[in-house]
Amino acid sequence: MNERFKNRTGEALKAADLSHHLHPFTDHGALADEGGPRVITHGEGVYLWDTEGRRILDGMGGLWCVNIGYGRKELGEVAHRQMDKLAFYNTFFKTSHEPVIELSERLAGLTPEGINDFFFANSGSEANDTALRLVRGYWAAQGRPERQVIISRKFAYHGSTVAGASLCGLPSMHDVPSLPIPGVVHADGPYAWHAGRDQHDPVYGADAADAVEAKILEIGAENVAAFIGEPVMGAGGVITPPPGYWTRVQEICRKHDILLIVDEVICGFGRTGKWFGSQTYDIQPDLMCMAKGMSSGYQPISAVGVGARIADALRRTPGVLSHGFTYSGHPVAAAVALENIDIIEREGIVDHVREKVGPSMRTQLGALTAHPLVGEVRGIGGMWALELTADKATRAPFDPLGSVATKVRNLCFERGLVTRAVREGLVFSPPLIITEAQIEEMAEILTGCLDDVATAL
Ligand code: PXG
Repeated sequence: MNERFKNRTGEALKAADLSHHLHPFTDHGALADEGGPRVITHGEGVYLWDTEGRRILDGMGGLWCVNIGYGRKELGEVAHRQMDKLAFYNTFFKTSHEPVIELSERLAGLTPEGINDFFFANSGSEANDTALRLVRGYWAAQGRPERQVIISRKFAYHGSTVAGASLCGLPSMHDVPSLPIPGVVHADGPYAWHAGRDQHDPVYGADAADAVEAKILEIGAENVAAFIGEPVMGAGGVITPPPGYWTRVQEICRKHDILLIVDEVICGFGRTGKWFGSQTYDIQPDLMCMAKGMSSGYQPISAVGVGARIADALRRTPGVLSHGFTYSGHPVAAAVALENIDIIEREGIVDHVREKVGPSMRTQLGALTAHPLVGEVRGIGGMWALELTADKATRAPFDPLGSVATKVRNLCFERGLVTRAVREGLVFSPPLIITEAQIEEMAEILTGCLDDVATAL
């Protein structure tokens, strides 16, 4: 219990929130109509509690990030000790500190071979902004300033800053003027369900990768700086790559000498059953962006892992790298990230995801393929999606799009399960410590909600 916050009722908190708090990704009119937000008070393991005392199984792990689960006292203790010793110092002008040095070294040991240097920031968006700047700077320093274009993909999510939103392949992220920024283009993403193809078909894997090459040829390879992709697209709807996709995308990038940025913000730190999605799909990135699971959300911290090609060039290029954030490599966040990594390692959480969570979610959620509302189930490790459909044969969505997924999502929330509706899909990304029994509990609540929504339709 945190004494600082103990004296206000749920209703008073909701009213104050409605009066003074603007929320990310929220329809504020609808929020007010519904009487304000659900106020979450505490968490333990995979569960959350709200001001009404209801227990909720967090099927989204916060927001794809609370990999080690809630209520880990060790992280608070480490943060406390670090705040006492050195609450803050910057890493700008030829200074450093113990936590950031140790974290850099530690990440070098976990990331794929070839990624040995780390630049720190505070969010996934900032990591992707940094990557964009590094690749354009790299090419300019090589005397190739025309290589500026970044190829992203439709359905990608890469953040909400100006560069991050530009990199997103979701139309809603470009709904203000002048986004995307110049020099960011989007190839078709490997979304089998949407393309009317089979997610397990290697021919589709090759075709989807060829869409990247088609975009390169359209722009002219000589103008392209980099390709950016999530190993598995997360917020776009857990879009898993079809077989052979990443192998071929990498061949294409190599053939045209295009740098590869892998956005591991969701896939990193065990989510796909290896430390990084790049290891699951055998990807050798030039730059690797990470955040979320790096601290399991206990502190805001992110990083870009930098491969030798760019790191060596940076070290060779005279002058200052004029980029960074006050809190790049924040000592408290770095200390917490280190402790989080220790826990993941000590408790064998990555193996747990590969051996238990993934297979169990495949079985439990996969069984719902037979449900009348469900068209496809897909995922890997601790990230899964159900694609709902009005017609399994034509794959037609419901009208209006997303209406049924939103109903199921709202009912799940009422019955104590957090999921997220993405278009006509439902996504799941629970804390990675989830047990098989808790996955069963999740599937049971979900099945009941699907049944009841189907009956009401
Ligand atoms: N890359 C990826 C792959 C992400 O999933 C970001 C970058 C940006 O990270 P920050 O820390 O700047 O938010 C993300 C974030 C959703 C949702 O609705 C997902 C994210 C953020 C907000 C909402 O699923 N992912």
